[in-house]
Amino acid sequence: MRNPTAGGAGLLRRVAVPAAAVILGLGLTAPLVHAAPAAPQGGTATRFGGIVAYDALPGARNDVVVGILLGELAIQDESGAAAGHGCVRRSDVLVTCGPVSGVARVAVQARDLDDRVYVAVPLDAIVDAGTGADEVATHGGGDRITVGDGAPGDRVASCGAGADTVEADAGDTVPTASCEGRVSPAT
Ligand SMILES: [Ca+2]
Ligand SMILES: [Ca+2]
Repeated sequence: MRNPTAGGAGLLRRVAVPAAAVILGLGLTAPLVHAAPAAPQGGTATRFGGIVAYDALPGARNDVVVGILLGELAIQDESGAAAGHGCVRRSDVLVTCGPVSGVARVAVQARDLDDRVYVAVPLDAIVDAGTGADEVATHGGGDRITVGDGAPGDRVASCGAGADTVEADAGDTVPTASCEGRVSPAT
Protein backbone atom coordinates (compact mmCIF):
# COMPACT_ATOMS: atom_id res chain seq x y z
CA MET A 1 0.00 0.00 0.00
CA ARG A 2 1.08 3.52 -0.60
CA ASN A 3 2.10 5.78 2.20
CA PRO A 4 -0.96 7.99 2.82
CA THR A 5 1.31 10.92 3.60
CA ALA A 6 3.01 10.76 0.21
CA GLY A 7 3.14 13.97 -1.77
CA GLY A 8 0.70 12.86 -4.42
CA ALA A 9 -2.12 12.23 -2.02
CA GLY A 10 -1.57 15.55 -0.32
CA LEU A 11 -1.47 17.39 -3.59
CA LEU A 12 -4.61 15.67 -4.76
CA ARG A 13 -6.43 16.96 -1.72
CA ARG A 14 -5.01 20.44 -2.09
CA VAL A 15 -5.88 20.93 -5.72
CA ALA A 16 -9.38 19.58 -5.22
CA VAL A 17 -10.40 22.94 -3.74
CA PRO A 18 -9.80 25.56 -6.49
CA ALA A 19 -12.15 25.28 -9.43
CA ALA A 20 -10.38 26.32 -12.60
CA ALA A 21 -6.87 27.58 -11.99
CA VAL A 22 -4.93 24.88 -10.29
CA ILE A 23 -1.43 25.64 -9.17
CA LEU A 24 0.95 22.81 -8.59
CA GLY A 25 3.15 23.82 -5.71
CA LEU A 26 5.79 21.16 -6.10
CA GLY A 27 8.71 20.80 -8.37
CA LEU A 28 10.31 24.13 -9.08
CA THR A 29 11.89 24.39 -5.65
CA ALA A 30 13.53 20.99 -6.08
CA PRO A 31 16.98 20.77 -7.60
CA LEU A 32 16.71 20.64 -11.37
CA VAL A 33 19.95 18.79 -11.91
CA HIS A 34 20.53 15.29 -10.66
CA ALA A 35 23.58 13.12 -10.99
CA ALA A 36 23.31 9.57 -12.30
CA PRO A 37 21.75 7.11 -11.78
CA ALA A 38 18.64 8.11 -13.65
CA ALA A 39 15.56 8.83 -11.61
CA PRO A 40 12.76 6.29 -11.62
CA GLN A 41 10.43 6.82 -14.51
CA GLY A 42 6.73 6.09 -14.45
CA GLY A 43 5.79 7.58 -17.78
CA THR A 44 6.46 10.15 -20.48
CA ALA A 45 4.61 13.35 -21.34
CA THR A 46 4.45 14.66 -24.90
CA ARG A 47 2.77 17.57 -26.64
CA PHE A 48 1.90 17.70 -30.31
CA GLY A 49 -0.03 20.88 -31.11
CA GLY A 50 -3.01 21.09 -28.79
CA ILE A 51 -2.79 17.49 -27.62
CA VAL A 52 -0.90 16.68 -24.42
CA ALA A 53 -0.48 13.01 -23.63
CA TYR A 54 0.95 11.12 -20.67
CA ASP A 55 1.79 7.50 -21.31
CA ALA A 56 2.77 5.25 -18.39
CA LEU A 57 5.41 2.61 -18.55
CA PRO A 58 4.53 -1.00 -17.69
CA GLY A 59 5.28 -1.81 -14.06
CA ALA A 60 4.68 1.71 -12.76
CA ARG A 61 2.15 2.44 -10.05
CA ASN A 62 1.28 5.89 -11.33
CA ASP A 63 0.00 8.74 -9.19
CA VAL A 64 -0.75 11.42 -11.75
CA VAL A 65 -2.08 14.95 -11.36
CA VAL A 66 -2.61 17.17 -14.40
CA GLY A 67 -2.75 20.84 -13.46
CA ILE A 68 -1.50 24.30 -14.29
CA LEU A 69 1.86 25.70 -13.19
CA LEU A 70 2.62 29.33 -14.04
CA GLY A 71 0.33 29.19 -17.06
CA GLU A 72 1.72 25.93 -18.37
CA LEU A 73 0.02 22.59 -18.54
CA ALA A 74 1.79 20.53 -15.86
CA ILE A 75 1.85 16.81 -15.22
CA GLN A 76 3.05 15.38 -11.94
CA ASP A 77 3.58 11.66 -11.40
CA GLU A 78 4.89 10.53 -8.04
CA SER A 79 6.31 7.44 -9.73
CA GLY A 80 8.54 9.64 -11.91
CA ALA A 81 7.75 11.73 -14.98
CA ALA A 82 9.84 12.10 -18.13
CA ALA A 83 9.52 14.73 -20.86
CA GLY A 84 9.11 13.84 -24.49
CA HIS A 85 8.38 16.03 -27.51
CA GLY A 86 7.08 19.45 -26.56
CA CYS A 87 7.55 19.07 -22.79
CA VAL A 88 10.23 19.98 -20.24
CA ARG A 89 11.20 18.05 -17.13
CA ARG A 90 11.13 20.30 -14.07
CA SER A 91 11.95 17.66 -11.45
CA ASP A 92 11.92 13.90 -11.07
CA VAL A 93 8.14 13.97 -10.79
CA LEU A 94 7.08 17.10 -12.65
CA VAL A 95 6.88 17.94 -16.35
CA THR A 96 5.47 21.05 -18.02
CA CYS A 97 4.22 21.11 -21.61
CA GLY A 98 3.85 24.75 -22.63
CA PRO A 99 0.99 27.24 -22.42
CA VAL A 100 -2.24 25.71 -21.23
CA SER A 101 -4.16 28.20 -23.37
CA GLY A 102 -3.38 26.20 -26.49
CA VAL A 103 -4.24 22.80 -25.09
CA ALA A 104 -7.38 21.26 -26.56
CA ARG A 105 -7.21 17.83 -25.03
CA VAL A 106 -5.34 15.82 -22.40
CA ALA A 107 -4.88 12.07 -22.74
CA VAL A 108 -3.56 9.84 -19.95
CA GLN A 109 -2.82 6.13 -20.21
CA ALA A 110 -2.00 4.58 -16.84
CA ARG A 111 -1.72 0.95 -17.98
CA ASP A 112 -1.02 -1.83 -15.45
CA LEU A 113 -1.14 -1.84 -11.62
CA ASP A 114 -3.22 0.29 -9.25
CA ASP A 115 -3.00 3.87 -10.46
CA ARG A 116 -4.43 7.22 -9.51
CA VAL A 117 -5.17 9.81 -12.19
CA TYR A 118 -6.55 13.25 -11.43
CA VAL A 119 -7.09 15.69 -14.30
CA ALA A 120 -7.57 18.94 -12.40
CA VAL A 121 -7.97 21.24 -15.40
CA PRO A 122 -11.28 21.99 -17.16
CA LEU A 123 -10.17 20.51 -20.47
CA ASP A 124 -11.48 17.58 -22.45
CA ALA A 125 -9.68 14.52 -21.10
CA ILE A 126 -9.30 10.95 -22.23
CA VAL A 127 -8.18 8.72 -19.37
CA ASP A 128 -7.53 5.01 -19.77
CA ALA A 129 -6.66 3.58 -16.37
CA GLY A 130 -5.72 0.16 -17.73
CA THR A 131 -5.70 -2.92 -15.52
CA GLY A 132 -5.51 -2.90 -11.73
CA ALA A 133 -7.74 -1.19 -9.17
CA ASP A 134 -7.57 2.40 -10.31
CA GLU A 135 -8.92 5.73 -9.08
CA VAL A 136 -9.77 8.47 -11.57
CA ALA A 137 -11.15 11.99 -11.32
CA THR A 138 -11.58 14.61 -14.02
CA HIS A 139 -12.75 18.21 -14.13
CA GLY A 140 -14.78 20.32 -16.56
CA GLY A 141 -14.76 19.44 -20.22
CA GLY A 142 -16.27 16.44 -21.91
CA ASP A 143 -14.25 13.50 -20.67
CA ARG A 144 -13.96 9.90 -21.70
CA ILE A 145 -12.77 7.65 -18.87
CA THR A 146 -12.04 3.96 -19.20
CA VAL A 147 -11.81 1.74 -16.13
CA GLY A 148 -13.29 -1.21 -17.98
CA ASP A 149 -10.52 -3.73 -17.53
CA GLY A 150 -12.74 -6.73 -16.99
CA ALA A 151 -12.43 -6.58 -13.20
CA PRO A 152 -14.33 -4.74 -10.43
CA GLY A 153 -12.72 -2.43 -7.89
CA ASP A 154 -12.03 0.68 -9.94
CA ARG A 155 -13.40 3.98 -8.76
CA VAL A 156 -14.22 7.20 -10.57
CA ALA A 157 -14.39 9.91 -7.93
CA SER A 158 -15.87 12.57 -10.22
CA CYS A 159 -16.18 13.46 -13.89
CA GLY A 160 -16.62 17.17 -13.13
CA ALA A 161 -18.71 19.39 -15.34
CA GLY A 162 -19.28 18.67 -19.03
CA ALA A 163 -20.86 15.71 -20.76
CA ASP A 164 -18.76 12.74 -19.71
CA THR A 165 -18.71 9.07 -20.52
CA VAL A 166 -17.23 6.27 -18.42
CA GLU A 167 -16.54 2.77 -19.64
CA ALA A 168 -16.77 0.59 -16.54
CA ASP A 169 -17.31 -2.99 -15.42
CA ALA A 170 -19.95 -4.21 -13.01
CA GLY A 171 -18.45 -3.65 -9.57
CA ASP A 172 -16.70 -0.43 -10.49
CA THR A 173 -17.82 2.75 -8.75
CA VAL A 174 -19.00 5.59 -11.00
CA PRO A 175 -20.93 8.65 -9.74
CA THR A 176 -24.04 9.10 -11.85
CA ALA A 177 -24.38 12.81 -11.05
CA SER A 178 -21.20 14.03 -12.72
CA CYS A 179 -20.60 11.13 -15.13
CA GLU A 180 -23.60 11.34 -17.45
CA GLY A 181 -22.92 8.27 -19.50
CA ARG A 182 -21.83 4.80 -18.37
CA VAL A 183 -21.16 2.08 -20.86
CA SER A 184 -19.85 -1.45 -20.65
CA PRO A 185 -16.46 -2.26 -22.15
CA ALA A 186 -16.45 -3.37 -25.74
CA THR A 187 -15.56 -7.04 -25.87
CA1 LIG B 1 -4.01 0.76 -13.90
CA1 LIG C 1 -15.89 16.49 -17.17
